[in-house]
Amino acid sequence: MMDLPKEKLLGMYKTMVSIREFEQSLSEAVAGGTLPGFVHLGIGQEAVHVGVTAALRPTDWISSTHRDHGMLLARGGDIKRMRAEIFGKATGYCKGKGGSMHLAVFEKGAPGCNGILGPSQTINNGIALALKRRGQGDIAVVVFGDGAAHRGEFHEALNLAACWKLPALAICVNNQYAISVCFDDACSIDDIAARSSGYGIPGLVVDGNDVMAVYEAVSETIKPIRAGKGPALIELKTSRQKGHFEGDPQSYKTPEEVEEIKKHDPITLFGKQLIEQEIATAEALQALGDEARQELQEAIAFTDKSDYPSPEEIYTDLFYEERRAM
Ligand SMILES: Cc1ncc(C[n+]2csc(CCOP(=O)(O)OP(=O)(O)O)c2C)c(N)n1
Ligand SMILES: [Mg+2]
Repeated sequence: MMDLPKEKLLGMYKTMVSIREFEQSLSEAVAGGTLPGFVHLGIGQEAVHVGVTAALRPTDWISSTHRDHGMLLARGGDIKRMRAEIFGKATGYCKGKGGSMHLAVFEKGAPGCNGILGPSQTINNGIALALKRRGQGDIAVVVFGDGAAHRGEFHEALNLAACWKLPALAICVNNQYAISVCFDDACSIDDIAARSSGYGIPGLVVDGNDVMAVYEAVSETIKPIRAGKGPALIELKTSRQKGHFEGDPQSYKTPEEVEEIKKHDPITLFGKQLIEQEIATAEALQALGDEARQELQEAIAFTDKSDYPSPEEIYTDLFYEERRAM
């Protein structure tokens, strides 16, 4: 940890708090009836979002899942346009047409969240192939859950990426559940990362609640990928603290399990590490949290005063429209 500049470490901490506050405010909006539709929150998975993106360079690409608003925020997505998009406002990144599950920030190399499990893994090969042809050493990262790792696309994508030595990194975020299905009931082995041997590529299991462990693992793993040696698979073990979607009471978890998960909170853990290593005081961390909360308030005000797209725009920006024009 000491190897990284203090500014970078504190920036990572602030981003984790910012993501947590952002997600918490969405939870409140769903409960208060101002945010309709399915919303999947990544509360408890902030070390994944921040640890992974901190190890990448701006010209890399990263595709993510239905639970990854945090990945786009960590990638540098503007919090105002992020929130506006989730609330369907015209000022959002996708003019309010992507919403929570199809939020994309192309200008940050983030083709976005994806409501369908699997396709982002094969699409990522296309991005990786383009990057390989450009020859600038950039890589394409795809993040997916433990449930998605049981889909065919996982295997198809890894096999092709390995055969073509694509600059691709597959990251399985194992939060132990796919909706209500516990990982142990759905997988015959302990670690998804072990499947890497079936494709002759490196595989690694990492504590996904420890942001520095995630950062280090990704930083080391991508070196050979950038050098043209082909893909790798990293599994980040973590937990989601909330239900699968907002409103899911997660009755499939015992109260003891819910309490245990909170003991491994990634933000508490990182804050403790920063204080113990005398990189920051508790007051300094509190001040960073206050800054993050202030930025969120500005994003809420921005969203509230933004308009919805006009009805005339219902058929614009759609693949359907492009096909008709052909
Ligand atoms: C192809 C496909 N099948 C089913 C679903 C319904 N579905 C949405 S999320 C989910 C579980 C995902 O679990 P996991 O991949 O572990 O991600 P997590 O929700 O835990 O982040 C399922 C089955 C879907 N979105 N896409
Ligand atoms: Mg899962």
